[in-house]
Amino acid sequence: MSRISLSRFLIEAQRTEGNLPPELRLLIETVARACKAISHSVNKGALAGVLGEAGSGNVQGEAQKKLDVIANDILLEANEWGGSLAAMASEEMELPYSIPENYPRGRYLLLFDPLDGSSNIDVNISVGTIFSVLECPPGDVAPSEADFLQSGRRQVAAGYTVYGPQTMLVLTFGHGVHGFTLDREQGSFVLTHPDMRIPASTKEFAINMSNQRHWEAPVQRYIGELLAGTTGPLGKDYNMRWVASMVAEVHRILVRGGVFMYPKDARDPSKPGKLRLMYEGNPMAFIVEQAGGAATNGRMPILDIQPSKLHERVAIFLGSREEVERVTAYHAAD
Ligand code: P6P
Repeated sequence: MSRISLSRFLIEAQRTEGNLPPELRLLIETVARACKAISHSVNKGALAGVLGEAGSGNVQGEAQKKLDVIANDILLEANEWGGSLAAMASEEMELPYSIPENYPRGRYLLLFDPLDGSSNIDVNISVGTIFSVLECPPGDVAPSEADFLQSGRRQVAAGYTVYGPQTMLVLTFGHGVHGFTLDREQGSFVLTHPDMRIPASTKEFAINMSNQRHWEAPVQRYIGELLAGTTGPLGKDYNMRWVASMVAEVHRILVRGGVFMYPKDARDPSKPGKLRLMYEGNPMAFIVEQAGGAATNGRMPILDIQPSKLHERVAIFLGSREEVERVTAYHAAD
């Protein structure tokens, strides 16, 4: 089978009934190039002195790892001069980043979690970059936070790069989900997983069980049924995974099915969940729905949520459609 590079795939998508505007193709290629640079740093680890804490904190109140800051800087520097973007937003920055005056401004907004799962870096477990692309509302002034506050349905592209045994870029721009593996010898991403689909049913769930006492009743009920296995109403035994790296969990689900959950819990009632809507929930929900899966906050599709803050959080139930619909139905019955 002839190898199809990311560049060729995107050029052919651009040629096919306008599936991909040229400026969006250029943006995706730029983000992919930045992810190659991040992969290089992540893979060098201690050899490059990039492990450990950065000695700073982010807007989430989390201690930043050196690689969080490095990955954020790589994405900013790679994307600021190309002319595709009006502004960028990152988990690592409180406010949006406007394109500097000396560069042309474009029609898109790029949002990203530059290195998700970074608590895993120092113990050599997979981490990843998550990104989401929106169109910037018309106007010639620099975009404000309000311009980013669009529902996930308005995304024009989303993807992640998982830095694991392989470095893989997984991408959607509304025409299916496609996976590319980094060929380090050639330095290019190669199409290896065309049209990824999530199986409707599964026997594998992912949740941090140590939070069980904090969950709401519908989640208690659902997890109780999963744990009951063949002795309970679901009539089959399940397996459990928890990597503490959302990108790794979602990738596993795209490859073999499963359901990933980070529910709202009582530890901090003011927060509707731990994970962030704009650059974790929305891009992953777009990818999951495009692969035939489902993604809700327990009560509604994540992509339908109208955001009110750039860094707002969201409860997440995503993956194999049958299981997501079941746990969402339990919330509705509560
Ligand atoms: P916990 C990583 O910090 C992250 O944002 C997600 O990638 C991951 O799924 C989750 O948080 C892990 O959270 O509470 O299990 O450490």
